[in-house]
Amino acid sequence: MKTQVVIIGSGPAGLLLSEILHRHGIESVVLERSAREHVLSRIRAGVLESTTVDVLRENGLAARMDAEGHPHDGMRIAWAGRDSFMVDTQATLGRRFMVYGQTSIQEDLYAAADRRGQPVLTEVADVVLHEHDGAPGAKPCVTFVQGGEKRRIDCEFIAGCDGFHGVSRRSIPESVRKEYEKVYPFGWLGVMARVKPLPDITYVNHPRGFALASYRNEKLSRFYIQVALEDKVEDWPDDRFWPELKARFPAEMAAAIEEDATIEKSIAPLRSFVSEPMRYGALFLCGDAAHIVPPTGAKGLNLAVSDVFYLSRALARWYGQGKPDLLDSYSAMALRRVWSSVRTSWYLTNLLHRFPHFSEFDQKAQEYELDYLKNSRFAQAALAEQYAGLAYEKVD
Ligand code: RFL
Ligand code: PHB
Repeated sequence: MKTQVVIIGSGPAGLLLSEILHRHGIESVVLERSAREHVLSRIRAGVLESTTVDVLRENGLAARMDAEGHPHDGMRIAWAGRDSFMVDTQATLGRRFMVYGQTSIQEDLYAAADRRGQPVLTEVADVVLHEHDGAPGAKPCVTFVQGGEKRRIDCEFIAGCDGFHGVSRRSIPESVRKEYEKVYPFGWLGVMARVKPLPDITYVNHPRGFALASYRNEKLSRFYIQVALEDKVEDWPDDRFWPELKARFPAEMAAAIEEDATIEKSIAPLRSFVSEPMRYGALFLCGDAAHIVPPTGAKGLNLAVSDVFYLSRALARWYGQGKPDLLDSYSAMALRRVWSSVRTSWYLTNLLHRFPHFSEFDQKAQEYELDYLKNSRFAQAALAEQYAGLAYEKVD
């Protein structure tokens, strides 16, 4: 087989890239390790920056999001014994964000791929990248096994969209790669429940730990609580989860939280991770393959979309005008936005969680940071700008 771009991974990054490339007349083949049903069943992010919404709209992927998604004007922060306050992105920046689950985006992307006959090869194993180092005369190709048969695709570029555990990042020699990592001393227990959500996405800092109330639709809520790293889902039956969640919210909000049997429960560790550079020869990394953020700022999915935006623009310029400039600047440009969101997610994680090793001094400093944020419209505007997401860099 032969194509212009092999895309490894059919998560949001891989499928969105294939869609945008198709719109520019660039051919691609997507390789996916898992079965399609598995990819479609994963429950993850929910908050889309306005830039992400724009990219989906510009590429004809927004019909269902615009019908079923919920625009929000801001998010709320609450903490023990004090009033909550809004970080209002609409009032400060004139920008709203959209609450629309990653599961639905994934369905929309697969449906769009089906409509255009996009080759997506699922359940492939042993993916190996060859001749991708950019040496003169190198002919990149990817080999893999599908249905017990070894196959090979020759290509011009490889897009590594295969998430944190994928093969792409590790196909960059260790001597070239630099990794930055921070692991947090707790995890998030996430649940889905068929109950009416609170009106705002609400982040809570409480002496018992962080909590978050989020939204899927009028009858479906997503909640998270900070738990110990060693906790297992079995440690959190519903009759322990609901009282603990409510204990962390201010009383009037806790009273508004309805209870029902949870329909999904999982625990995720929190980490910040960046691997540089995001390009090695013919290989370009996008999304979780290159970076991970803790979910506190809801940035993971949005960064996958900004990487794809920059890479698709660079490939369109290369195939359309023969100019390599944006391919050459891809890594630096993508990383500027990545680090900005990495910093925001780290800041919010530090602000909103209870850290087991915090001294009384650390705790006081955190409380006064929250106090400042609550009372300063300038501090709120700065956070609103970061939460709503920075604009993409323009090029000539
Ligand atoms: P994905 O979605 O992980 O997709 C990568 C795809 O690549 C496939 N793959 C391979 N395919 C072929 N060969 C290989 N060797 C392969 N190795 C892997 C995988 O099967 C998969 O289909 O990465 P992508 O596209 O970069 O998208 C990134 C987002 O999914 C991610 O940033 C967010 O979901 C992060 N994230 C969350 N972000 C939020 O903003 N809010 C959240 O609440 C939130 N919850 C989460 C999350 C990520 C999680 N993971 C990755 C453990 C919860 C979890 C559990
Ligand atoms: C979600 O709705 O899943 C969600 C919302 C906000 C976050 C993380 C996750 O910061």
